[in-house]
This record gives sequence, structure tokens and C-alpha cells, in this order.
Amino acid sequence: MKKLDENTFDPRYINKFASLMTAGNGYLGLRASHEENYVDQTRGMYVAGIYNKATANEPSDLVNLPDMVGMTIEFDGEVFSLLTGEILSYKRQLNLENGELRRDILWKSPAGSRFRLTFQRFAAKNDLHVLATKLTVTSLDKPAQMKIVTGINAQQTNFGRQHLIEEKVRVKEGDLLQGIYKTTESGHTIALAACCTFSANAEIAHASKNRQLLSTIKLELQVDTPSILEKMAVVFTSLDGDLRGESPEVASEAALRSYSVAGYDALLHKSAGQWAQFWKEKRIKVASTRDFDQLAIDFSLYQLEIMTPAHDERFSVGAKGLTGEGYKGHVFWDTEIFITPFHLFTEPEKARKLLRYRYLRLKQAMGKAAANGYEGALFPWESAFTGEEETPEFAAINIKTGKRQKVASALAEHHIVADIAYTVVKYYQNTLDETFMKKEGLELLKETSRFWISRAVEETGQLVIKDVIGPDEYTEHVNNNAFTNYMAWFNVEQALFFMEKYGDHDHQLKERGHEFLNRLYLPKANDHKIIPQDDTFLSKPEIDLSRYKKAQGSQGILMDYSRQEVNEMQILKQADVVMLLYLLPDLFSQDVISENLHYYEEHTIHDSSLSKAIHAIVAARAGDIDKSYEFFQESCLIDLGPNPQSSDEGLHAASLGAIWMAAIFGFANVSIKNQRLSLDPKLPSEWSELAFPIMFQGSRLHIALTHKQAVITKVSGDDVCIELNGTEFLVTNKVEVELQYI
Ligand code: IFM
Repeated sequence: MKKLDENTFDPRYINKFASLMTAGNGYLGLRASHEENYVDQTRGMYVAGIYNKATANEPSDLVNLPDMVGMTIEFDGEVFSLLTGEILSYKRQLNLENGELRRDILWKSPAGSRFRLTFQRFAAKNDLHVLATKLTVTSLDKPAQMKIVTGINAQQTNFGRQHLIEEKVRVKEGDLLQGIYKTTESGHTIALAACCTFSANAEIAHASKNRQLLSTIKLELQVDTPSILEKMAVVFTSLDGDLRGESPEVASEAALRSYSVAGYDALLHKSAGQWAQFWKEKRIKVASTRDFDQLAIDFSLYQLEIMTPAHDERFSVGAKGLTGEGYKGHVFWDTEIFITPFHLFTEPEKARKLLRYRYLRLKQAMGKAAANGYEGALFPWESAFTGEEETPEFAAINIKTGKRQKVASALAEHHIVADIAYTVVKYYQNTLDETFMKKEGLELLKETSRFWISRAVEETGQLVIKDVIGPDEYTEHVNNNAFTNYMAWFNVEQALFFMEKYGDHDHQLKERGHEFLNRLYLPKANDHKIIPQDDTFLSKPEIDLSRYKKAQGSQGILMDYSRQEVNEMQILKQADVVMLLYLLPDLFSQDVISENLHYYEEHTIHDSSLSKAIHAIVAARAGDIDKSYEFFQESCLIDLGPNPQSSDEGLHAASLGAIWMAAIFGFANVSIKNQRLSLDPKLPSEWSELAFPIMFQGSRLHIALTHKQAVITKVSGDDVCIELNGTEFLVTNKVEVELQYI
């Protein structure tokens, strides 16, 4: 399997690689900041669900926890830094296969002595609380005195906002460092413990000052003799579901003792075993003329795995996963529409948990609806732990006007309600999980429907939905956004369907629901076959966007035009009507889909990372594979591309999910039609094979596609009836079915 490499040390990329090479396990994420300090480096360790408000009126931050991997290293009094002396060789690799990050450096100190340093670390996949690190140092020219200062550093902040009270720091039994912290507003306890072991005799002293609990370790390096330092660390919090009655403090001490005895290599071996299982069950394999495709897909799966808190349904996935503080770690529609599909089609239990996260916050969503004068559930645009709306009230200051701009998403980006409902339905279609659907699913569908019914207003004899923001955030406060109206319609239609199915007797809701379906205005394609994005969009002026499209992702247009000006032109930040064509393809004819893809592509800058891959999927389904592959490749570059700053504050979680989606829903064209798994594959000419696993209605399938053949193998579960290019056949228990479809 491919590894993600960094072959030179370039300070401009220090934070991008810190995000890209994050180690994690869904419980915690540890940015790949270097052990040694660099001024511009943002260290970060986050635990899913641990949020806090720095001041009462601010939204919650995903708390940047105290650092346990930082080290100051000195050789004969000279501080090791890649900015001094000479780098004779440098290689850093994230091994996607086993989750280990490794950095090999040959460094010549300013005084001219050469040292070989190897740094290794991983977050254990089998035991979510463990972070293991290892440093191997060899002096190549002469004996040297090495000094390392490392420990638990609680000077970390979220871009300057401090979230933790240092409650207690201690050194236990002479070697175990422990820090107990409490979040200032949410009141969560964090217990951290760390312990170092060495291969050679070392002198060790401990001290605590200014929120740092540090060990100073001194040892003599002999020429050509590697010295090894292992540092084991554990993280426990009062939110942990596996404390078994113990406090985080007690749990952290006991756990650390046992892991330190096991040692780095043994722990890595165990963790690697779990990764091996993950890849066996979930890997997509492509035979492509471009090696990068496989790397991008492996990378996205690795990240999807480590961003998802599968251990606890009280947490969900932030827009940057656990790789950085961008968007304050908040949960958006990204989770349901971009991240859940991967889980749904590979391990549906995880998709269920992500939906349960929403279900557990239904009360808050109903509170938000009521507070805004609506019925039912209005889910927050940005969510964290409590389920209250977390969208910041104001965005950054507009440096032209000096005014703070209001963020309108919490007030009007209501499509999230239907996005959640949509995913509930997709979850059921894949799993047929009646237990979930009868309870959580139905309640979610009913309350979201109630919202839409109360959200629509009467105008010229029909129902309309006014003053919304669709997915395209460059177009605000519009009426009848096509995406929103169709999705709301689907939401209510599905609620009625499941109410009927389960004999729900809420007659009033049924009646109002039917009226909504009959009377809601659904924008139709015009004479040119174009579906208007909203009531006014198509009458707005157009400008040549090629310059901005070339710099997609940079939001460069906002340097030339104010938001208000952009709002008054036909300019899309991201897929909107095309998103609708992706989610509800059966409502539109092939030519309408193709025309709209073409029209809206011309008007879309793709300044959001949630955009390109959706165009890739719709293009693939429309048969334009070359264009689709081009879009796919560009999507793969969102985080992995050469732009130095693009991912500094964390990776684009949704776009990583979208890479999986583009391969499976685009090129393999997998969908669920009439309760059947349907495939209509068309591979890019650069790919000779695409092979992947799929879970469908409890059965595990393996699908291998070439340009000439589809081989579908049932790995486990009941026989599955599938539709391939429109023809039905049964994949039975023991038979491996081969199909000639071209
Ligand atoms: O949810 C997205 C939104 O669609 C575009 N802006 C960024 C958000 C978080 O990824």
C-alpha cells in the first residue's frame, strides 16, 4: 500500500503536513507537528466531543488539548532544529497501512557533528486512549551528551483561546507524569499521563512551571550506537464511555502503566492488526495509469476512519475531522451528505451512530425551531456537543468596510434539516433496519417534516419557501431555492410513506403533509432545460469566471467583489442545482441533468471543497467520463495538492468522503433502486480496474469492474438481487458471478 511522503522539510508546508499526517483513531486526533518547536507550527490534539466556550457569547471550540509529543532536543548544548545546521537527508512518511508516522533525518549540527534521528508515533487503533512515540538517535561522529525536555504542555490554546483549568499536575512513582485539567465552561475533565523509558542509562529530573509538567532527560550517546527513548501517553476524559466507574485520573494511571510495560513495537503490532482488518474490509483498489489515484483514495479512507468517533454515538464528525481547529470542530451537513455514505456502504452500524447523534439532539433542534417561530425540528447549521446552534454570529471583519459581517447560515441555511432526513431514508434503504426506522428514523422524519410544513408560506395559490440559503453560499436570502424545495418535498413525502408503513396515526400531520406535497412549488426546467437555482438567479447578470475558476478554493472573487455584489450575479461557490441532481437523480430526465450540469458548471467557481466531486459524480452518471475524471482528479488535490496553506487548519473532511463517493457513486454508479443495489459502471480510460467492497442489506459483496467485465462476489450474508446496467440477477451464496457488460 502507498505511503504519504514528505521528502523535504519546507516550513511553508509545516501546518499543511501537520494536518495531512494526523495520527488518530476516531477518539483522538494528533496533528503531525514536529517534536521540536517551530514558531509558525500549530500543534494540536483533539478528542471527539470535548468542546468548550472560551467566553459565554462565543461558539464552542473543539478544545486543543495539552501537548504530549513536543520535545526540545540538544546535542552538546546545541538545540536540534531543521532551521539550523544542515539537513543531510529528510524523509517523513505516514504509513496508511498501519497508521504509523515516521520521520528519518540525518542532521549536521552547526558545530559539524552528524546525528541520525528517527521519530515514530501512532495512535492505537485497538486501544483508543493510547499515543505511543519512539525516538531513536545515533551520533555518527563522536560521543555526545543529549538532553531532551518533554512532558505535558498545557500552554496550548485554540488560536489564543484558553479552554482548560490546570487542576492538578503530579509525578507519580518518580516516572509517571500526570496532568488533570477541566474545561472552563463545559466542565469536562481531561486526564493525561505520560511516561518515558530509555535504552541507555539516563539522568532524569522533573519540574512543573507555567502549565508545563516536564521531564529533563540527559544521556550520553556513544558513536554509532542507537539510543532509544519511548514515550507512552494516554488520554482519558470524563465523557469516556469506557471508564467502568473509575475517574479519568485513576484510569489514566492504570492504563499508562500497562502500556509502558508492553512497549512501542508490541503496541504498534497490535494496532497494525486492526488496521489490516480495516483495509481488508474497506479498501478500494484501482488499477490506474496514474499512481496518485490509489494514494488519494487510500488517504481518504484512512482519514474517514480516523475522523469518525465510532466508539460513541454522542459525538459526530467535525468539518475538519480531528485534524485541526478550522470551523471550530463543528459538525455540518458534511457529515450526513459526504461522510455517512462511506460508512453506510461499508459498515452501516457507524452510519446508524452518526444518525443517532442527531436523534439525541432532536430536543435542541425542536427548541431552535420554536425559538424561530416554526414547528418540528430545525437542526443547527453548526453543531457541537450540546446540539445548540454553534454558528458564529459574525464572520471576519470586511477589511474594505471595517464592518463585521453577519453569518447568515444559522438563520437561513435550513436545507440541513432535509439533508438529515434524506440520510435517514438512505440508511433504511440500505439496511432495512426496522428497529431504528420505527423509532429514531420515524421521529426524525416526522419532526423534520413538521418543520418544512411550518416553514412554507402561501403565495399566489401555492406554497413557497422564502428567504433561504441553498448549498451555494454565494447566493443568500433567496426564495424557492430549487435544492431546498425539492429536498423538503422528499423529506415530507418520505415521512408520510413511513408513517403509512408503520401505521402512525398522526392524522393532522398526514393531512398537512399531503397538502404540502400537493401545493409546494417545485421549480421546473425552463425552455432551455435549466432548473432555476431560485426565483431570481437566472435573471442576474453573468461575468466571466475563468480567472476565479483557475484559483478555485481560494475565494479570490471576494477580493474583487463584495459579498452583496457576488449575491447579485450568477456566481456559485459550490454545487447547488447539481447537488440536487446528485441526490435526487430520478426526478429529472437525462437531458435535463446534462444541460444543468453544463450550465451550472460554467457558473460555479468551486470555492468550496464540497463541490468538485459532486460535479464528478453527476458527470459520470451522465456519461461524460473524461470530464468526470478531470473533476475527480481535482477533488483529490483539495488536501493533497501543492497549495501550501489550503489545509493548515485541518483537512476538508467532506471532500475526503466525496472521493470515495466519486469512485463508488460516480464511476461504479452504485445506487439503490427499487430496494435493489444497482450498478451502471463506466470507468475512466485511465483505469483498467476498480474493485471495492459494498455492504447492502446485511450482505457483504465484493465488486470488481473492468471496462469489459463485472465480477460480483458475495462474501457473506443472504443472496442479493442486484441490477447491473438494467439487468437483474441474483448473487447467490456460493456462486461467483461474472458478467460481460460491454
Ligand atoms: O458545510 C460546508 C458548506 O457547505 C460550505 N462551507 C464550509 C462548510 C463546512 O465544510
